[in-house]
Amino acid sequence: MQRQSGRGPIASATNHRSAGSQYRHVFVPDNQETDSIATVRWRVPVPTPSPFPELGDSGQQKGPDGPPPRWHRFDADFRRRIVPAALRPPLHRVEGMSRMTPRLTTHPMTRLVRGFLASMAALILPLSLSSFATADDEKSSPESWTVQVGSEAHDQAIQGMSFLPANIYVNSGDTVTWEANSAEIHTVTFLAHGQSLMPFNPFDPKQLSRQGGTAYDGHSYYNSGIMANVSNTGFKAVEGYTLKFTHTGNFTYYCIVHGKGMKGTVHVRAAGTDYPYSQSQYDRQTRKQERKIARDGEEQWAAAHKQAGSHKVIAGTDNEVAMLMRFVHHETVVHVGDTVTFLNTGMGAPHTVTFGHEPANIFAPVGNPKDFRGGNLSSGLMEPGAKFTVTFKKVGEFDYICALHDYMGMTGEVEVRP
Ligand SMILES: [Cu+2]
Repeated sequence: MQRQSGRGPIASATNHRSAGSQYRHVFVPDNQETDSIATVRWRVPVPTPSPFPELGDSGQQKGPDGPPPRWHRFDADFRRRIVPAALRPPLHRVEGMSRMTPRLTTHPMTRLVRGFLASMAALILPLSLSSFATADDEKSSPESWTVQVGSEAHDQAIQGMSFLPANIYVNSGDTVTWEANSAEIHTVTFLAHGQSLMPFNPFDPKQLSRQGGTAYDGHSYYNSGIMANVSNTGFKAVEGYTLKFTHTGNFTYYCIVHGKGMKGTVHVRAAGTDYPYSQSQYDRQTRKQERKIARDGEEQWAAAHKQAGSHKVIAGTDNEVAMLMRFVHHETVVHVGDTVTFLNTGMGAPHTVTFGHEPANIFAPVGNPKDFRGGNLSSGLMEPGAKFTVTFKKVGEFDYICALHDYMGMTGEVEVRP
């Protein structure tokens, strides 16, 4: 992310940020401080509702569809499919609530076409169930299925912790491909029989890299490695993960970064079984769920604006499914001697408040927050509910970042006046 301004403190932050490699230092296994980091947990403590409530385990679809899609507001799926990651516009500074107004990232004609396709889909989808059921000839040929890993909206400001769909019904011999759909990192992890879900350990290669073969055996540990749709997460991330399923059963998997709150199930049935849903039906539900997460994120954003004050910054928030990866307000003006409190009001995601150079260990505090005159100062890991209070003793403009989420645009500035 390039800063717009050439002012002193910002320029140094630009160098710092564009270097990009600072963040990686945290995850170098031979770092002496790694031991203290290795046990850090950021578990989601309470199971969240299924991100795909329309599809219960019974396979029955509930109720009529919701309100029509709000295409003009959010369509991460479209963005993901149509705009290659390398071509997506760079992050830019957040201008508070004005950023929540619709931002036309697509040509109006494109949106018209999408609207048309959506209405066509609405006509065709009810037929697809019966067409699936009657396609007896093709029953025996293996199908390929796609599940999205994570979701995001508003230039990565809002991140979803969900597999979409969370439940997918396949037949023995079919393959499932998980596609990274967010800048926030996730994994697809099947635990071995009898193994319990472990805390995320950013130094454990069995968590960070792919484990297991290409065909799921029904009982061993399989892991995608870190997945993301961007390359600047600080991890070696993959965009896709494919497994073939040849054993019948219901196989639950997790994201080991976000814990038991983020899970999904592959329901594998005998070859030749009728599929309850087509891929396009799953996709439609996925887009609906993505929009809900985006709306939840917007609501949290609005609430954060109400909570924030002239000396109080909301340092990210989340409801365990939708996360806001922003400082609110991201620009604060105070006077010399004033104190600013940074608050993580979320329930699941940790953040940091980091001035100056990103420390090798972003999990540990750096500097003296009671007497900040520029230079290096970091909160260390701020778990949900944590606060960090800084007293500014010098005039200037001081940039800061969340060392975990800066690459999503989670950055801010405190201007200290005489
Ligand atoms: Cu953060």
